[in-house]
Amino acid sequence: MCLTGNEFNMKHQDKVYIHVDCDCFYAQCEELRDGNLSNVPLGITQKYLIVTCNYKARARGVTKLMSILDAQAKCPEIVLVDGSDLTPYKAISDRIMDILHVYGNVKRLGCDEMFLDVTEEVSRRLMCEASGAYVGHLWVPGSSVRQDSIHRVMDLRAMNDEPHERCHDMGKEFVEKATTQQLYVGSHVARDIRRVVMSATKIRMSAGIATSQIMAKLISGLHKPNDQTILLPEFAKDFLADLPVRAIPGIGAVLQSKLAAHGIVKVSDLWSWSQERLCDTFGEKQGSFLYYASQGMDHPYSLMTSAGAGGFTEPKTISLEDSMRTCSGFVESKALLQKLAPDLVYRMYTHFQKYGTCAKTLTVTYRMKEAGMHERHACSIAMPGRIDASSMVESALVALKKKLREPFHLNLLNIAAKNFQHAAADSIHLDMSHDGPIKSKRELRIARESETICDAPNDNDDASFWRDLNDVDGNNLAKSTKIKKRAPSRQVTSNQRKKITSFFQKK
Ligand code: DCP
Ligand code: MG
Repeated sequence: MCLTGNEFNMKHQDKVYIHVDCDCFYAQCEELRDGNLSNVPLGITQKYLIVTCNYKARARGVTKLMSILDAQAKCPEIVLVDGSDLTPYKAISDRIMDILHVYGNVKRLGCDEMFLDVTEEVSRRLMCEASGAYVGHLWVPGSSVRQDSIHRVMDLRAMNDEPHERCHDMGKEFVEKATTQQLYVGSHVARDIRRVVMSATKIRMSAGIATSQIMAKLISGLHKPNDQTILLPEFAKDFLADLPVRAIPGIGAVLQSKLAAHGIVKVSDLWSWSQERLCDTFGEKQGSFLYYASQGMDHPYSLMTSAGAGGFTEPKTISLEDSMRTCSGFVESKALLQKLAPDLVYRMYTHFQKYGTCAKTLTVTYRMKEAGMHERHACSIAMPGRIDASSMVESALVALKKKLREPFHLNLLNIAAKNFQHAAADSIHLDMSHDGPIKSKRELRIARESETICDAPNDNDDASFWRDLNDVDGNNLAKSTKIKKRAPSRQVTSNQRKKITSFFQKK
């Protein structure tokens, strides 16, 4: 079924979506743990990179994904905290999710960003209150947008603060349009959400309010930190025109270069392509995604579903991976699998608790050191009957040995649980008793069928829940840098462990 852009727009422009994204998320979490960190430029590190930094550090020229050495050159007083244990960030992220459910269907997009469909909340409010004015910033054509850092083209910021008065020049007719009114009320909902999250978790966030998810996401960071932006659908194409295609969520490096080969660099370059031509050239899935995205509209398949807990459908795959400079031979591969497996067992346990299903297949994916960034190979094996970290490692090695002969050199290894099937609690043996502390250090990918369009280009780093950092080029290794070790979140871990152990003991 192919809706034309206009038909689709007509059908969906009465929706109100809010995209929220926490400001310098890991840095805020660390500031909550140690209040003194709020007063200094703060960088959160993983390996040799600053994965994020607070806005004091940003004011000094430090950016996300800068190497530690570059950040120290820009800001010698920067305080560095090791952020490789993700457990506390995940706990805060989960608390935020719980709060958001009150306002509508929620879809989690990353550890610190979520979409909400607040259409119903807006309709409810419109029945009892006049919308009045909007809260935040209204993007109007002519306002410029810049990229926040050379590392992340999708981090867009407003060039100058848009004076509110300028927006008041808009005609009365325009302001009284139903969609404008809905979005104005949407901006009140966004303000309330941000206030509630702030008072419950002390986390500041920014938000975008629009009639499509894609536009809500694109504008949500324009006035970071701690502010929000509204975009009327009439201005979507003005906003998109000069953006590099890579800024569109869902367009990664691979698709970007395919598009460049056809002379498509800016979003407006896509406008001369019909949906049919895009589908013929880039395939049905990517072609129609590109067509909708270039119009500022959500692809029908990427729309939030109302089904499932909080709009979530069951993940089809849970995988964990690590990338490294070199991992040679089976002994080193085993050591790496031993780091990944405990987390996967833990994730499978939480999955089982939530959905009552257990994975039947274990897939190992690897990337050869000499191969290109996106060239991965996979091998699968039946999930071991008794699922614990060591049997998972052994099975993964059996699978790898079918494919690889020594000597070999990898620079990425991923283990995935797939093929989830319903299982009675007494029929599965998920044993976490000797896994060592749970450290969610690795990138976790949760793939859901309903989000396939986001995954479509396959190289969209935004689609992964916890990101993989090693693929970012960084030749400067911070060998001699002192980094504060965060007190490990052992308490959470041991509580989780106790809960899990007793759960399985009861069975
Ligand atoms: N993150 C990461 N690796 C990346 C990008 C981000 O580990 N390649 C982590 C650190 C961030 C968190 O994810 O704190 C959220 O990512 P954002 O891009 O939203 O960055 P921040 O929230 O830190 O900053 P901003 O205020 O720009 O949203
Ligand atoms: Mg953020």
